[in-house]
Amino acid sequence: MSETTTELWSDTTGGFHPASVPDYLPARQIRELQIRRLRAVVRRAYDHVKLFRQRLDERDLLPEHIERLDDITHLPFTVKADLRDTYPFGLFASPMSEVVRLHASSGTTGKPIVVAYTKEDLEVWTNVMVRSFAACGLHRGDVIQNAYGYGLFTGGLGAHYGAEALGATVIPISGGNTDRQMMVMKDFGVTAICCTPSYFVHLIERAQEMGMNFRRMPLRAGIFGAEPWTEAMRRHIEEASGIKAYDIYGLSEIIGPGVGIECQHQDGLHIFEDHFFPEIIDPETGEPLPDGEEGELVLTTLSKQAMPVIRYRTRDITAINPEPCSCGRSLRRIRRISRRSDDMFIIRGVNVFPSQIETALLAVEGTLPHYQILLTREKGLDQLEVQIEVTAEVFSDKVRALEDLRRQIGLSLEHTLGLRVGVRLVEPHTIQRSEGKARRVIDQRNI
Ligand code: DLL
Repeated sequence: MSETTTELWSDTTGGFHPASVPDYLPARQIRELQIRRLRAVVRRAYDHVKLFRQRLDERDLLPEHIERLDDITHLPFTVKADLRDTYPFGLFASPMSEVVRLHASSGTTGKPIVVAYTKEDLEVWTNVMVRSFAACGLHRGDVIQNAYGYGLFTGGLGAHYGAEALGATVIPISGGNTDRQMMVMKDFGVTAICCTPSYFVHLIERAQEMGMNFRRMPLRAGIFGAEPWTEAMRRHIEEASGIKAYDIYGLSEIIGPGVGIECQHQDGLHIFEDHFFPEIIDPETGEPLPDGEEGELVLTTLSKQAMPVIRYRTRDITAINPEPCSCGRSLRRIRRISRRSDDMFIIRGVNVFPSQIETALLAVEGTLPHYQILLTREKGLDQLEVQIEVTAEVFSDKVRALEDLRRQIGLSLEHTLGLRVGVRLVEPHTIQRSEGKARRVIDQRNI
């Protein structure tokens, strides 16, 4: 956004933000923009990225064969292993002299993946983050506490630049140091916070312990993402804190936060599809699935310069909702991403996702939103134990209440999973709190 536009936009009440214009373009115009950008990005990747060129050559495909949007399905997928195999800079399409920023995602195993940005890429990123904040009603005058981690993780700096360009006041506090977070939130008049939903749950808990009440503070919105969370968790957060909890989605490989966000209707994530083209595929066959059907989200960066990524298999499971949203944005929406294809585990032949466990647990009164899933193997059989904290009152009533609650949770889990699993109730503060992405599953099966 140019300086003049920022100056013209002096609205401090959350009125229309000029950066949001593309959110409302007629669908036909967005499709035209997408095909134009798709052709350019395929050409760029073909000319500058060896791996991509080899893959097109193997298929006898040339960039000029991409004429319509549907032709995208002829292009090869990119997977996480491609980023690892070409570590660190193998997928860059710009010379290092044009790369102005690197980020890296730690990953769970071995080498991290590295992603690059040119100056133009950072402008696009800032633009989608401004549109993200505007979509959930933030504006100039807001005081945004940015508790996403600053550093190689994309969350901190991604949200930072967007919030500044919005005209808000940014507090670059990064993650951790919970008591200082609480002090800053209170003393600086924070109106919105950015962090993982699990960290905010921890902040709610700490606020209660410190005798602070979010309802008596100006805080009104949280921009939560970087990890899967459920509607049940949103309800818990909104009820316990009185703020609006918005879901923001993104991944390093594509740009970082700002690939998509909920609007104030909180009904699915609008994808900024002028920059990121979404497809849903069957994760088994790789075939495209029609709108409304659940499958793996595949994303193509339409305007990235330094590291164009074509048909990236995110492993995130969702569906495209083609219904128009009441907010009037023409950007398509995807359903909340509550699971990844690779976070599923199979227990005695039944597929289980951590998000199902979260939903089942939070459906029972007396539980706290702090839990962990322990996987073990005994005599060749996989075992699943859910450990969940319960309120101090329940925990102190060692006999009846505790046993009743354990039974209720067991039933709720059995009903949701179709499987009987172990339940262990633990006292408050037993389970480690996260400052960033929560680690919910402890797998001790050695496989
Ligand atoms: O987590 C970028 C980000 C930062 C997004 C801050 C939102 C807010 P990565 O570390 O590369 O990037 O992790 C990306 O996290 O593929 C999803 O599996 C998961 N994820 C991110 N946002 C959400 C969300 C950042 N809102 C991976 N819901 C993605 C569910 C999410 N999963």
